[in-house]
Amino acid sequence: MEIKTYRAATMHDALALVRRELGPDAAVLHTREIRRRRLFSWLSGAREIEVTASAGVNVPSRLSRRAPQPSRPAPPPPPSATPSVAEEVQSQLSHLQAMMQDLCQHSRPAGQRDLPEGLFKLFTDLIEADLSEEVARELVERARAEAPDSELTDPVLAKAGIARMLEAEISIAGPISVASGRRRLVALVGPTGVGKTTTIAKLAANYRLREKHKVGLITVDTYRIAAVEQLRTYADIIDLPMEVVSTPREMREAVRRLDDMDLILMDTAGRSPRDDIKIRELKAFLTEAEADEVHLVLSSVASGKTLRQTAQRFAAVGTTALILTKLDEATGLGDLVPVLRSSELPLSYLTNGQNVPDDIEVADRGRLTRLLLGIESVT
Ligand SMILES: Nc1nc2c(ncn2[C@@H]2O[C@H](COP(=O)(O)OP(=O)(O)OP(=O)(O)O)[C@@H](O)[C@H]2O)c(=O)[nH]1
Ligand SMILES: [Mg+2]
Repeated sequence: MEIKTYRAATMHDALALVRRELGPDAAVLHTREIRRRRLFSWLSGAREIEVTASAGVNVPSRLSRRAPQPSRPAPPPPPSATPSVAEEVQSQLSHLQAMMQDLCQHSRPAGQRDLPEGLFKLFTDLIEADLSEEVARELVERARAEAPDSELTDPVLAKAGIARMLEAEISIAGPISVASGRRRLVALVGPTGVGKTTTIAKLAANYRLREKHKVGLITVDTYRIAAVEQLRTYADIIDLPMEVVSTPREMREAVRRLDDMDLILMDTAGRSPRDDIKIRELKAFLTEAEADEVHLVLSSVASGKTLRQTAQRFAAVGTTALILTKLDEATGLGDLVPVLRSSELPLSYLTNGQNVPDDIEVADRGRLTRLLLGIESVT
């Protein structure tokens, strides 16, 4: 039986160390945030997470307060124990338990409940699902404040409670609503290589071949001949009319030629969100086309910060919905939580592979939440 202490820059890294060394069933006995006392520690990485864990102990885990209390008289836990000396281990364990009780009593404001066991497990699960520590902590604290005790002691029920909280904050657009004889023009915009053209092909094939609507395509991606040819290949296979537009002036005429369609899907060239001129040019095309909907396409492989910034920059062209692609390539989807909570854009579709037309699904609030929290997998 071993009790060990691990330190890392983030909770995620510390738990990964525990798992690697002690196996997946290791019990986390204690966590705390510590300050490194090193020269220049104020410059970066001054904070460390310390996790005390054991592969063979079964005691209630506790999530420490965000920062250690200065008045806390707790010495650091012993780094390891000789496995053969049972008494020594027992004494260390007793010491550790006493330390945890002490911590709970000293660091808890009057009247605040003890942290239920289920919530600690949930917190580590959320970190595993790639949620940032900040968001995981916020969700767990909210669940603690809002959910009944009976729910919080069970990790499954506690997670379901957090799923409900998250569901209420995520906005869903539903599929593009297409009706015969009422032309709807939908443009896809976004950074380069995120999957705009592939997603257009998936949507076009589904609306044409499965729902039997009249679908036309417009591409304004004239920077690269290969890009036009990529869309034309799909147009030929699915047997769809396609217009190529090189200037905003040509747009009206192209739209007029497709006037008897139920749905016009417009493909655009990938734009760097930092290129203001290209963003303005894109806006000019969309204004001429009088697009009914502008779906921003973002890759779920990108970092949460990049996604939020990109969504902000593309808002200038009048985005109305969000499509998340490449869910199959993302390791954990928890990093998407901030953009989905903060973005004004409702989510329309998710794509999860390169296959046309199958690897696309209409965004569903319940499924999305389960994906974000790692309760369900993409495929
Ligand atoms: N794994 C995976 N790959 C995808 C998905 N969607 C698209 N791709 C791939 O991503 C690559 C780029 O896709 P495109 O559709 O050309 O991307 P784009 O946004 O049109 O790119 P640009 O026009 O160059 O801006 C291709 O290899 C696609 O097969 C997806 O959901 N999952
Ligand atoms: Mg493209």
